Amino acid sequence: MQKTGFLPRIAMALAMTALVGACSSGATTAPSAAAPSAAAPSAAAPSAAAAAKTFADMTVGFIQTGSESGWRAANTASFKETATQKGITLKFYDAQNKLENQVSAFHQFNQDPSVNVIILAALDVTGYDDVLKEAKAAGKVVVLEDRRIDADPSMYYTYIGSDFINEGHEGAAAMCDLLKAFPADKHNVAEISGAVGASAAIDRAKGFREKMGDCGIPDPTSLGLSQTGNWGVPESKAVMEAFLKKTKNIQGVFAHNDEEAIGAIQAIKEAGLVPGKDIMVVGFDATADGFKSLISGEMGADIECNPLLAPQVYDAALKALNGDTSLPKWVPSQEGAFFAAQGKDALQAILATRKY
Ligand code: GYE
Repeated sequence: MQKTGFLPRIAMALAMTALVGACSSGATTAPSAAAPSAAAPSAAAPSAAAAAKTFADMTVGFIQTGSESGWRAANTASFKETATQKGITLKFYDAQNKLENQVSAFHQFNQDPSVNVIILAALDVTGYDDVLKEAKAAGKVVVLEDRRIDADPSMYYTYIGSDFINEGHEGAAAMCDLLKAFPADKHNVAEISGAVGASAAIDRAKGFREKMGDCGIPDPTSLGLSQTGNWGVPESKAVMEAFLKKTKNIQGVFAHNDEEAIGAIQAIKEAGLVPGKDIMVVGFDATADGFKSLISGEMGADIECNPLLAPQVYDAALKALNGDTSLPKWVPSQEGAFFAAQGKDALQAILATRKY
């Protein structure tokens, strides 16, 4: 596990700020099965005499999914860079995309007396109940970042991450717009989904299906055109190759992230078809590589998903250490969407301003 973190105490004292959601909108309920309680549970409120905790008092056990995408690389960088800036001691763990590794690391952090905050980017929506109970008993602050889980909201302080269902809605609206280029009975869309069990994949799929009927898109599953690409280029290219061998009657691809969209684009081109003309592609994340596909016209729309969550998450954890229960159980990120139709120059100008 990697340790980072420095800054004189005075700087951390100044660093204590009210939580300003870097990308958050107002409070809302998490899209999880369990209805969240009204407010986050109070961590042990400091006695009147106890000095307020600062970032220098924070030792974070951060359990990352792995390094499966450009989005993930930006998310990891956000937590490492922000920990250094704020003087937080960070113990970083890369689970190599294995749930059992995340649970094991969670248990280790629960046993580590120096760790007072545990941050989890959950690979799956279930599987953490025992370590969450253990963390609660050990008085650890638990904050979920990036992905929600199906656990009782009393088992964690708050969840800071995107509204993936809304992202799915945005993806369907973008796809319906792109499919106007085809007759109404030619709206067949193939789905290359994210990792099975990941809330980002579950909820983007749900949101897309809630709105795809607005323009007569049949359910990709009913067409036999839905399969996971596990967030990656090669696997998604193979999935799209198989779809195209099965049928050429595909007018759109709904890919759950940019790497999957890029893999699909490679397969479309190798099949002698033109992405952006013969088949419309919609991706998610809006990474630099996604922008390059928009600029080339090969991807038609890219729904943004913000990976730079560390400032909000660390601020929330500090509130928890100081017994502040004002935070809602879910702080959703605010994001946009980008379209090839914006044009090369406009997209280049936006890309030049982005950090990932
Ligand atoms: O879309 C993908 C990453 O949870 C929002 O996970 C994140 C997703 C993102 O692997 O690129």
